[in-house]
Amino acid sequence: MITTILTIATVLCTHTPTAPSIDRYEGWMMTNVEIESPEDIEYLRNLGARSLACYDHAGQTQMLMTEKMIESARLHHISTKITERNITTYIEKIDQQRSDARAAGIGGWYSDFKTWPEVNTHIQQLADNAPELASVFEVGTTHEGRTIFGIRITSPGDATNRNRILFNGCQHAREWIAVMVPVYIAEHLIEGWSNNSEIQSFLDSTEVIIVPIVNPDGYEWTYASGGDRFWRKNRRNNNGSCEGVDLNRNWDIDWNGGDSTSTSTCSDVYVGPSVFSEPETQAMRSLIESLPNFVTHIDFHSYSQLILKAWGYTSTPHPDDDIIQSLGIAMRDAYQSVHGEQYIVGTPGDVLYYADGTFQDWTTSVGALGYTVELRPTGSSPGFDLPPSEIIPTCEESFEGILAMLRFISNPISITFPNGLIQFVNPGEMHELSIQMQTPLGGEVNSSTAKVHIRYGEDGTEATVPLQHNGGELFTAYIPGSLCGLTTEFWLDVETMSGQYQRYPAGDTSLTAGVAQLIEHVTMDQNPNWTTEGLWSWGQPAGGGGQYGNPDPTSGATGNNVIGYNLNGDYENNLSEKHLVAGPFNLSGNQNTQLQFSRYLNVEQPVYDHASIAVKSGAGSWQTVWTNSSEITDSQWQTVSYDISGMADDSDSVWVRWTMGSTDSAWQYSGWNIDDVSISASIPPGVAGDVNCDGLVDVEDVLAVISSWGPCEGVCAEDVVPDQNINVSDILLVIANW
Ligand code: 0X9
Ligand code: ZN
Repeated sequence: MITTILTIATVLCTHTPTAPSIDRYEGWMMTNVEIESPEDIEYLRNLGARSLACYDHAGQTQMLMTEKMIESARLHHISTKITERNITTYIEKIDQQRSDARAAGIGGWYSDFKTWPEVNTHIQQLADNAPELASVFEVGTTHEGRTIFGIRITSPGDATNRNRILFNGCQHAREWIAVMVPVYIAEHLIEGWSNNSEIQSFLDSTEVIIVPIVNPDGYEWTYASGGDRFWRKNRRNNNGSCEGVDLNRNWDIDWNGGDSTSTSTCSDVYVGPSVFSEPETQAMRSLIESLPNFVTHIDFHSYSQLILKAWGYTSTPHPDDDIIQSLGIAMRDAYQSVHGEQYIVGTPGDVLYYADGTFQDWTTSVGALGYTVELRPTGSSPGFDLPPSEIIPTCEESFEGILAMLRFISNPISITFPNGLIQFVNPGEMHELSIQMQTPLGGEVNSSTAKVHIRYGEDGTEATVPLQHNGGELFTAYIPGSLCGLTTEFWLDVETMSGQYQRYPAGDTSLTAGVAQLIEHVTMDQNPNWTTEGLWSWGQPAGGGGQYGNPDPTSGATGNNVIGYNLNGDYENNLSEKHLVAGPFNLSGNQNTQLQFSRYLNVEQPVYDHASIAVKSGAGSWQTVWTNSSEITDSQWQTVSYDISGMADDSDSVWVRWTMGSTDSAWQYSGWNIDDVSISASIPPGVAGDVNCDGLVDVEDVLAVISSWGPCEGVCAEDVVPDQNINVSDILLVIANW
């Protein structure tokens, strides 16, 4: 659907009509409009409807319209749902909700959105209470003479060589939650410094600069009586009927380039009379130019729950996209870990629309990793008027998100596993672990000292194996097979050429693997009779569908049959979630449970359509294992594996669920096809003596010991008493465990 989004977004963002004047909302209504084509948008624009989201793509979007416009739209077969008949009373209702929340005081300072003076007072108090750590400073002055304030936070001591990271909010006036989040970050970094050793060590090596309100004039206008709750831009006097410049179009990166930009002063995406024409963007630029070692930046906005990365102005990928993407994913996972909210990572072009002259692209162009985070909510309503009760949760998940960023930049070497981690180390096999090592902040990995430590069982034999360097960022570790019932622990030790040390995983935890045991295996040759909804069914797929993406396969990965969503074609439009549920499986006594299956999946990107996997244990709730984070267009079967140990280990009733949907109103794909589902787990500890790993301690194990008699190099299954010698003590232990 990408092309459609782009066209539509460009059209709307370029031609947003004049904002209604002082009694501006008399007769206007808030609507959710169902957009089906760029023509719909063009039509609405000509009517004079005012888009609030600037996100308009096929599906629902939030707009202000008059009764007359709604009527005309209906005649034109554009469906509009009125969410608020009277904007004035809507705003009164929101105000009431806010003053109730303030009176109740839940969440303290974060019980309600705060005005510009309130924010200034609060950050000043934070700094006054921790003068050794934080200080408030002036970033610049606006058209209307307001001061833009920032707060710097770093541990006491010489900060010259520390990394700098910047968080700002509120380039866009109406995006109120994007003010609360940076303030919360400042407060909790300061607090964390005194009671959280991880935060303390971040602040020892990093100076965090926070500017909660880049656009105080616009922000105050959204609170002023006679002002405009839905104001986006700053308050430049354009010497005409319309005020303001879109600060997030005023930066020197393809300024006025035509993607979601306008030279009309009345447009919500007016680029300004010249690049960096605005005191706010100039002030932020000077601040950034004064920062040595500027490494990362988040520009907070709302709404849609997105983590947008560079570039936003072009489809050409950034040369460091792999690093930018992995930090994006780390933040997404962190956001999700707190309240389960899903944020989507991508370039604006992938998930939203291109835009020229934006802040994130400019900070990226001067050498930082710049992101735009669009905060809660997701859908079209309540939009900018997030209920006050969601301030704290949004701040909490954002704080985890920025901790993920701080973790990322405090690791000199970023380690990832292109083929996933090793879960099982079966006896007699060498297990290959592919490792990618990047240095996001510069420097080089010392390939001659990189190594993996391996330990067999608690307090067991230890070995160190060098990593094989395959050139560039790629390395391979070879992990030998383990012994039945023994857990292998391993961790990586690497350093940069300049001697900065990195362990993976950090701290003193380690990766673990054990000997695999297949617990369930469903080949799909026969119908497993799992519970289905909608068009889920068992049988041979017919190769149908593929309006977008690829059609279904014509047989299974093995054999003819599969379980799939609509074996005869595509999934439906406007589908609600349809589940396929397998189980219950008895996994009691099992550790390190892994789900594996053959996948042939086609689904649109998750702004529109969804495919997911979840697991449930006993009476617990469903936990998401995987959901599509982009469009998926499989054209052949592939094996996928998921670590479900945290959800399924040692439970006597585990259910696994595949879900098709929800889907939006356009673009159909062929959906799920599933074959050869297996569940494996590590053989539980405590079967010492089972030398051949067949689950029994018997005469065959004695014979195995005898046949390998003598010294043992490294780890040997026959060396049951691990003393590097295969001898009579091993036979005695086998017999003892008979
Ligand atoms: O359009 C914007 O400036 C941002 N969205 S918002 O609705 N908060 O106004 C998105 C900017 C992200 N960057 C690009 N699209 N390039
Ligand atoms: Zn914004």
